[in-house]
Amino acid sequence: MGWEGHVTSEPWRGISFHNLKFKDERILYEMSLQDQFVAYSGIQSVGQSYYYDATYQLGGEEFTLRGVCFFEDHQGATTSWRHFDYEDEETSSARDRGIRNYEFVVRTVASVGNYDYMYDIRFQLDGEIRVLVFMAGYMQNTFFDDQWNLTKNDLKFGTRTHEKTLSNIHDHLTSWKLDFDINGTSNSFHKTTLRAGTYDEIFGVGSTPSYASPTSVYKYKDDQTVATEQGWKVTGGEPSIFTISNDAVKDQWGNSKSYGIFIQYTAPQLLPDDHPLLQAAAWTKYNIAVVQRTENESASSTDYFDAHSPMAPITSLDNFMNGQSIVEQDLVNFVSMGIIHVPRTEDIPLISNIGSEFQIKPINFFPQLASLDIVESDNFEACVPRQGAGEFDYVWNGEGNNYQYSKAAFTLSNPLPQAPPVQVFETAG
Ligand SMILES: [Cu+2]
Repeated sequence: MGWEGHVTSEPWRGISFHNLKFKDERILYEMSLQDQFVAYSGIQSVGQSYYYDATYQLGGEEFTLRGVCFFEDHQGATTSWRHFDYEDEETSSARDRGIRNYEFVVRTVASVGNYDYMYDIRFQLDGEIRVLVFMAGYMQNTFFDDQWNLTKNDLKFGTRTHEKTLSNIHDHLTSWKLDFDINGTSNSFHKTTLRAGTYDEIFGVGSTPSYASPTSVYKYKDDQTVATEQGWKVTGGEPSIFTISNDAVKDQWGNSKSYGIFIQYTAPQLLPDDHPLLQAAAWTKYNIAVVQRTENESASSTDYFDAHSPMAPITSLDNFMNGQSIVEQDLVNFVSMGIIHVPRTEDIPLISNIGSEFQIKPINFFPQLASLDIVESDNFEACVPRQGAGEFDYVWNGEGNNYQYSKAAFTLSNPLPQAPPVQVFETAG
């Protein structure tokens, strides 16, 4: 499918890829999991004399043998591309064309305390990689008693999920290192911000051409080549595209050969930047950070040591961002993504999968869609029933062409197996 590289699982950090190539071109020198951060909210008050701050950080991860698996996922994948050709009157050529988007999946599981973290790295046919983290496990709770005034304020910090149980708000943040090499190591970093404005606002007062309305508003992009090491939160109101490029290599249209980082969904670090905990977890402050590659800045945190001396960490991403140039340099990105978990009663007794995702994808890297070299199928079916699943009957309850009252219902003609009925045993006497 065009991808090749080395994969290993490091004891302290987990899954790690090196020399990732797509169609013989190196995209990443390294892509590796760095750290997983969880901080709970709330003050546990017991009586009037004993308080403790229910906030802590987990550094390092536990891995089991056979902890990495590889498979091709056809079922969960969408189409890589599809197109319906409308019928040509002369040739009757109406047809569906397309290819299915198989994903090659590398999956690993880290069991950290009460949670299991599942990481999927999904390689696609078009040169894109999806990186997902899903969490499942059981909630870490604190004591709650609604009869006891001392704990009633705790509802602000979580959700009451059982008789004496408060499940506290917390976050799950994951750090990834992305050491891109786009057409070699002389790379630059661009932040393209999307805005809306009038012609005058975009190009300067008096620049609106006579044929355009001075009040019309246009969407446009502001491309900024970032000069020095920097980090951003991406959850503001300013949509931006982050790309790494070799600006010396242009295509015939003048575009730089690039790869982009797209965070699909993430939570920000809510704690203030100067919070003591964040001295040892500075990477959680930035969803995307870019630094010059430096040999002694190889990871965004330091295994167990930072957890035990959080105020004087050995490693801090803040210290990596010390003003070095990132124009035409070997660059490293640190991506952090995750969720803020607001517990619900359905998280008891076990939490079903929650998580987030980022993607890296080619931006003007290839002259055209990279998966076009895969043979397309005619009469392409976008929907393929899952093997072993029941057949669906489509029941049309509508009245002919009376669209206003048309209704449709779906029923399973081959119902999923039911759980066996509960047996009741009567006791003698
Ligand atoms: Cu959680």
